Amino acid sequence: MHKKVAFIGSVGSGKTTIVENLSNIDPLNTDVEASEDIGKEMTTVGIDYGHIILNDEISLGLYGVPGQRKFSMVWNFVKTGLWAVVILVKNNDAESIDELEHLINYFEIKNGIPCVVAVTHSDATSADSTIQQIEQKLKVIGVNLPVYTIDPRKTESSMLIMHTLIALDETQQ
Ligand SMILES: Nc1nc2c(ncn2[C@@H]2O[C@H](COP(=O)(O)OP(=O)(O)OP(=O)(O)O)[C@@H](O)[C@H]2O)c(=O)[nH]1
Ligand SMILES: [Mg+2]
Repeated sequence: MHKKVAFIGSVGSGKTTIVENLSNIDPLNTDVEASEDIGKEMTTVGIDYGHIILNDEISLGLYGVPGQRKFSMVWNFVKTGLWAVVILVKNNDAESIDELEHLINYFEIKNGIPCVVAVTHSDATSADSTIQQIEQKLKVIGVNLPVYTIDPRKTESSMLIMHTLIALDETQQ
């Protein structure tokens, strides 16, 4: 079965990186030079697309969206027919943590949809405070999602998220 997974999260949280890392095919990448100062040179303006075959039964389409809200018309396309969602949050980044609620509302994430929150950029500084803030927010919003730290540049770390989504899907059926 082919399933659609979205990678959402603020600018620089690692969406393009994780799609590139996980994909078995050369990923489609729509990064261009940022037209304003967003703290990095390149940013996604369309959709990142990759594809991963997990086993005989499951292959996943990997869709990375732009982090910038001004490109959120792309989010509407990705939102249709989703099987699972990965929300990336940049460690110790207040804007990235604040974006969480907006994204949960926009993508209509509820208990029962396979979804995980993955904290990135936690290789240099501790993610304890970020995880605590995320867990508090999730409690207030009323959704129960697992929160992990990952490094999207590393395949093993990124695969943990894919296997977690499958496990969540199996337990929620
Ligand atoms: N040190 C470190 N760098 C990371 C990590 N995750 C991503 N990066 C780097 O952060 C930069 C930005 O990552 P992108 O994948 O372009 O971020 P994005 O979420 O696609 O950003 P937009 O498309 O602009 O919304 C890249 O240079 C990555 O290599 C991490 O966990 N640790
Ligand atoms: Mg990107």
